[in-house]
Amino acid sequence: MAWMFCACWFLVTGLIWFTWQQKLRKSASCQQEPPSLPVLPVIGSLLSLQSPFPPHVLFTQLQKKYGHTYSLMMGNHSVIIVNRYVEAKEVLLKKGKTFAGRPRTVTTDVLTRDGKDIAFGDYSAAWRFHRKIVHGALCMFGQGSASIEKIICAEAQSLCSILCETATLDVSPELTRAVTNVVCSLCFSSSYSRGDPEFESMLLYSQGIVDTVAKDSLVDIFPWLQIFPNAELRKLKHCVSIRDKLLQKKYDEHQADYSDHVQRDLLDALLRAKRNAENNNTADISAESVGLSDDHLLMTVGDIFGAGVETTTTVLKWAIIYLIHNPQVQRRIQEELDSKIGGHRTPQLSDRGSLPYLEATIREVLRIRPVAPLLIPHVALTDTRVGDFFVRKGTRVVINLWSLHHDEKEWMNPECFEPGRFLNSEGTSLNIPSSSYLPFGAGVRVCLGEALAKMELFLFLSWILQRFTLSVAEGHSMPCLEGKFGVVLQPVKYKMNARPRAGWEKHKGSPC
Ligand code: STR
Repeated sequence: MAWMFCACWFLVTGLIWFTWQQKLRKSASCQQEPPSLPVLPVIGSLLSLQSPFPPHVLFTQLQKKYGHTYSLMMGNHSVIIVNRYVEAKEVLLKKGKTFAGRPRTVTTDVLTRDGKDIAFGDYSAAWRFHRKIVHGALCMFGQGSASIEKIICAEAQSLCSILCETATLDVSPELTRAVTNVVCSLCFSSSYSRGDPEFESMLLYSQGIVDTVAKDSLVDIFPWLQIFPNAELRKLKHCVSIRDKLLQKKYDEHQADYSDHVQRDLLDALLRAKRNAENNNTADISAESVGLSDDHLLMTVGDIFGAGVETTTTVLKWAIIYLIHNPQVQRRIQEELDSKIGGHRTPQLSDRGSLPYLEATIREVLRIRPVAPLLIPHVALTDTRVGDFFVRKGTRVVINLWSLHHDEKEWMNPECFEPGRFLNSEGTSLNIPSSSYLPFGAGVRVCLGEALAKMELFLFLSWILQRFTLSVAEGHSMPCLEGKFGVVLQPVKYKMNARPRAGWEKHKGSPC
């Protein structure tokens, strides 16, 4: 009896203390804080987040009740959800540096050796230096480089040959291999052939990571849950250890035959930057202090590799799904390809300007199914404001890109797949009809691979659609338009049919 009395007493005083603390916090700031979802001690707003819908859709719906910017508690972390582009741009661009922080979570710490990468690493001088080097290296080997175009086209050619051999297939592994080989050439000057066991293992670990990392699982909200057996965390650690072995192997090989005179790839460029920083030890920047330890380099290459593969593959899969659902769009792209390129040569990057409808389709895919619908959470590095609301230092800020891209005030029928919305009324030139469009994020943490991704999407899709008409595989249902929520919004598996277009064989003498 006595212990029950004690427990009740603790519970009641605990609740009173908690409510009082919350009130104190609000009145101390004397500032208007965003409307908040209900908050309970320990669990925070978890009860209000129970929903059959994925988080980005739920957050979009919650605007009706709480307005476009509201707050909630994830365990003991305060989180602000931003659903409108005006505030999103304030966070990402106007106050980009103030909001450039990243939260540390259990799963991202496992993936990145405690934030020693660029995507999930916190903001610091070392981070800025590190990112600058990667940006420079990507520019050198990526955008504008003729060799990267050659690499993508070679992969597109080999993908088309496979589509010829097996008309009906789950195209996902082949798309992944094509995209992986582009990133592999860029990072390591290597590539995988079909059935390569190293590639098969990469497919598995990468999917395992996407399934388990940075999706606000319970262990990320309540880190103390790590003390209990946790199947997801075990799976993540296993996948990360396989990835690390693979990265370490590439790293050792590169170090073994590194030369100051030749820069074969991105890893060479990073190694050179590291060596330069080491030789500059006289200045007060050492390789370690600027964030170029072996761990940092490995984790960054892991980022580029993981991001390069998972994002572009996902967009290509969504593009094919929407083309299957909208054969009229597919026909119009093919008409454009036929009239601007014809059947005597294959598409190249310089055709981008003359294929506006294909470009508009890519933009629409990125709008309707953004790769990362909640981006990666940001953290306020000082006390600041978003719109009229006060934001305390350390608050996490989630940009709900899904809301921005499906905002009815900005997009007519946002649920409809309508590439024409990105074209002028004559359909001849491209535009961006609303500011509520940020498929690659913006500001200090904008996607580093945007240019590379756009090249790949354009070349792969133009090559495929010049030769094939895509449709649902016979006897299968239409591919699902709902995604599987995670660090990237992946489509559910589907089977498609690729039918060679009439007249293609006549002109080419190529494998088709
Ligand atoms: C995919 C799986 C993998 O092996 C490694 C990574 C690390 C980088 C991640 C990537 C992931 C998923 C997509 C991310 C990318 C960094 C930037 C990119 C989250 C988990 C996006 O913001 C879409």
